[in-house]
Amino acid sequence: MAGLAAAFGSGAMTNSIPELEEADCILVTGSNTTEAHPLVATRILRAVEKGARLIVVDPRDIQIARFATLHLRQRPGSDVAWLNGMMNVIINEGLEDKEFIAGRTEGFEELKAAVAEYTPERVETITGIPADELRQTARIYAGAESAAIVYAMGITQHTTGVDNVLSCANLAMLTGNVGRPSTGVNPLRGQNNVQGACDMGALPNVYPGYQSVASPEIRQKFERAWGSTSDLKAGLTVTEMIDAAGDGRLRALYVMAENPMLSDPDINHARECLKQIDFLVVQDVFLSETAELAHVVLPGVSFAEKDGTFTATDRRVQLVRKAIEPLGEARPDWEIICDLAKQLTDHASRITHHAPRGWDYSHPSEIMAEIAALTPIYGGISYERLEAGEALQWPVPSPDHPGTPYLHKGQFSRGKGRFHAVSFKEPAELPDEEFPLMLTTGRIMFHFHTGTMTRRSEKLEQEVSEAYVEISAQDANALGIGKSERVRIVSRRGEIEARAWVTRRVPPGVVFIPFHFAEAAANALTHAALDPVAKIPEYKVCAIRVERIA
Ligand SMILES: Nc1nc2c(c(=O)[nH]1)N[C@H]1C(S)=C(S)[C@@H](COP(=O)(O)OP(=O)(O)OC[C@H]3O[C@@H](n4cnc5c(=O)[nH]c(N)nc54)[C@H](O)[C@@H]3O)O[C@H]1N2
Ligand SMILES: Nc1nc2c(c(=O)[nH]1)N[C@H]1C(S)=C(S)[C@@H](COP(=O)(O)OP(=O)(O)OC[C@H]3O[C@@H](n4cnc5c(=O)[nH]c(N)nc54)[C@H](O)[C@@H]3O)O[C@H]1N2
Ligand SMILES: [Mo]
Repeated sequence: MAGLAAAFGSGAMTNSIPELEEADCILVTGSNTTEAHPLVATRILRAVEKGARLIVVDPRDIQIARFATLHLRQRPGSDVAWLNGMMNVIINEGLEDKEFIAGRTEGFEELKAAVAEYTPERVETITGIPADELRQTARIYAGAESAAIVYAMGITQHTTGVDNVLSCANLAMLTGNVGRPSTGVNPLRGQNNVQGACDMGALPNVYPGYQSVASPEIRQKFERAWGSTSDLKAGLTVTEMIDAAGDGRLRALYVMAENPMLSDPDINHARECLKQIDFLVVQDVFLSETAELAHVVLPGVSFAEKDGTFTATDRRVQLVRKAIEPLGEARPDWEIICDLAKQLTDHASRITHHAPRGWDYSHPSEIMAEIAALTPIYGGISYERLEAGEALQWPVPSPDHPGTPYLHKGQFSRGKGRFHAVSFKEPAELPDEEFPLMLTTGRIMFHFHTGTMTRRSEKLEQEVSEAYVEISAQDANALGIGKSERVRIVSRRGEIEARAWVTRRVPPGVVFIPFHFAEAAANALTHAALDPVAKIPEYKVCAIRVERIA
């Protein structure tokens, strides 16, 4: 993908978390910040105390919306429409940053033409957001000295996830809110080290540091270092692997620190696919639902039992230090991987007489030294610097470089930032007579994902021990559902039972279910339709019906 999207291709925040405190305007959309990123939320609330204007665009009445100047409640799956609508107002009222557009961007005329159709009145019919509120929002955002966009899974988990992200980038560039402190396009990544995993090449088409496997020079560099002659090509994404397992293209799978039997969309389908696999290995800290299907389970250790680094969502590399020795037979993940690799290497060299080098590390700091040698964005990172307490945010190209708190200063990585003309598309599955309600799924404060860890905590289980469905009073009344009654939720793919929480948190026509509960798995209901580019599933929209349990 070209343009700003490529610059943002790592999925990292363009700016730093602490900078949010100094922003004049913060637009939060698709992020339940106080529940899913409470420390980031604290920064946002401090900015509000200092006078910043907070705008929340979220279908649900989440806690952070109470601190907002405006809370726009769009119909789920309609983000491109309101983002284009904001840009329509900004251009019509001459509020765009003309100097920034002229000097640092290209494609403005195409963008202008694309958003011309999205008048606030038309956007209101698509999204349900009142036209006047959209106008006010556009004026506040465009009028701010420094405005930051903060988003999370409410923007990305759609068949139009890439379009949604491009629209956020368009909006920031249109108003010159990139490349300066306290501005930017800031996706809040989820797991403590999901940024680090992507940085290290845990993606289907890149070596560490987003270096393409398609580039002959880059491939040569890695072959020289590793001695491997493997002919790498772009592989499958996680979501594509499930279908490939189902139709026999994928015969063996090594799953590390992931529990797809609860976290993948349409898990009844996923289970059928995974059962086709000849050899399934799961490396986890607990016997997860996925580990139960495995031929071999390798016990890894938790964060408290190992040394290493985690890279946070704002590209900050941080040390984690072992607090206790590994329990039982469990070992750090890197040791397990190295042992396995060494055995495969011995085996390979017996066959080909050509052994890849490496895998002999005595400590993660040696792995970091290799990362620095081969990965330009991590080039200047070392345990010495981290242990000395330096807060390093990549790119850190050399040992004397201080790191990069915010990206795109003066220039984008490809030169000029490219606007992408995007038009609104409906989600893949919309409500109809048989399945009249829209389901959106996500998280709650007290549990983490598939609950392997949090549901083992007595304190957290005391807080929320059972699956529930947020449903509006209008829908509950129409269905004859009383407060806290157990109900059945049915989609084209499966059904579950959960307790009804009759609440104003969701608008009529929309229900929300957290996906943490194996006994009432939201992903039995969700739709495995994928974004064509990013291959992210549409976890945030599918069609369901809610029934009373007679
Ligand atoms: N307590 C806790 N914290 C977590 C996690 C956890 O499991 N538990 N998981 C971590 C991980 S990996 C991640 S990725 C993050 C996720 O963090 P978030 O993305 O903040 O969490 P979600 O609950 O998925 O939902 C995001 C918001 O999107 C809104 N939304 C729903 N549909 C739409 C839509 O169509 N458009 C828009 N714009 N918004 C919509 C929802 O109402 C919700 O407020 O949280 C991280 N933090
Ligand atoms: N319906 C719905 N589904 C979703 C989402 C949604 O919003 N709605 N969100 C999606 C998102 S953003 C995410 S990130 C995924 C999360 O989905 P998963 O990553 O599958 O969920 P986790 O529960 O975090 O699973 C991680 C596994 O790693 C194990 N583990 C933890 N630490 C370690 C370690 O150090 N080493 C090893 N080896 N194992 C470890 C845990 O025990 C657990 O089994 O869910 C996705 N699924
Ligand atoms: Mo996530």
